[in-house]
Amino acid sequence: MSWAIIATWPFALKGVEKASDIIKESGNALDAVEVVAKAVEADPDVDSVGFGGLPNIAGEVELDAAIMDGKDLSIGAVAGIKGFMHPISIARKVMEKTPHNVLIGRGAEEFAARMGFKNAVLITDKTRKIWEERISEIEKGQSPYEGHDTVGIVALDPKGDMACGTSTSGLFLKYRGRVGDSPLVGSGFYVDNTAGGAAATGMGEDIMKGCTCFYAVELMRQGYSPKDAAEEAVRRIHKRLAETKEHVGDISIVCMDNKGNWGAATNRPEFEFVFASDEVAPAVYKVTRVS
Ligand code: SD4
Repeated sequence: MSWAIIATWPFALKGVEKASDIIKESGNALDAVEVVAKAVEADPDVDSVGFGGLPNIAGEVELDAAIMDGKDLSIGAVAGIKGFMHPISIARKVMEKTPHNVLIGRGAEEFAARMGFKNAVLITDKTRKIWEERISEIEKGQSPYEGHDTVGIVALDPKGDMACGTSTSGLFLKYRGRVGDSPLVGSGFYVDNTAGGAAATGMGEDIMKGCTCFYAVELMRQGYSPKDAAEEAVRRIHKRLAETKEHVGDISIVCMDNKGNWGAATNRPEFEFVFASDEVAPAVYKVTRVS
């Protein structure tokens, strides 16, 4: 395959369509990743990423995002950033314009402003209403954590370069300052041109316990197909956690090797994702729980 893009959840479809047009016209994998994430971040109907993302316990939309370049393993990430529409683009600037990999909170916001990103109000009438309703349910003792879908993307471009990225508003009603797997290298994302890439979605607290994406990429390096690597990475951490935990959180990943072969796996009943390449048009695919 000369190029390929895989991304978590059907809500990535429009972004993947846009990115497909770019990548085939001499675009690069980093641009493709950014384009997919930006499309989801700007979509108010997606309540787990960017604008219209569900807020933390204090009613603030706090975002995590990351991008990684498989050519030289450079990384840019932001965590707990508020008031900006496109954390993926800020993460890319962290990668390209600073000597650092990760900026958090106020420092990330100051950096974004310095880079010329405009402030945006991310909460919507719809998400404020959901937050108000859930807060009162939690006061009655119900569990706060449910519903959380990160956009995670892995791309291979016609030059053979790979990139990956993530963007999320994290867990609904998370503590202020809580950071999930999505901006943590090796947990929520990893890519290396010499092997492949992976991106995760689900319960960050559990995903990060397995360094799940790094593990999947290393399995591909050892010769596992992306499908087998995705399945083994999910199976391994799920099994290990299930030894001591009654309920293991959702863990789903998408994987791609450096030839454009791909796979996905989940410990949920099912998990949907989007794939496109020079050989197949963008479409939604589904896997069921790994055994
Ligand atoms: C997190 N992994 O912050 C993210 C949330 C999410 O699908 O994916 N979900 O834990």
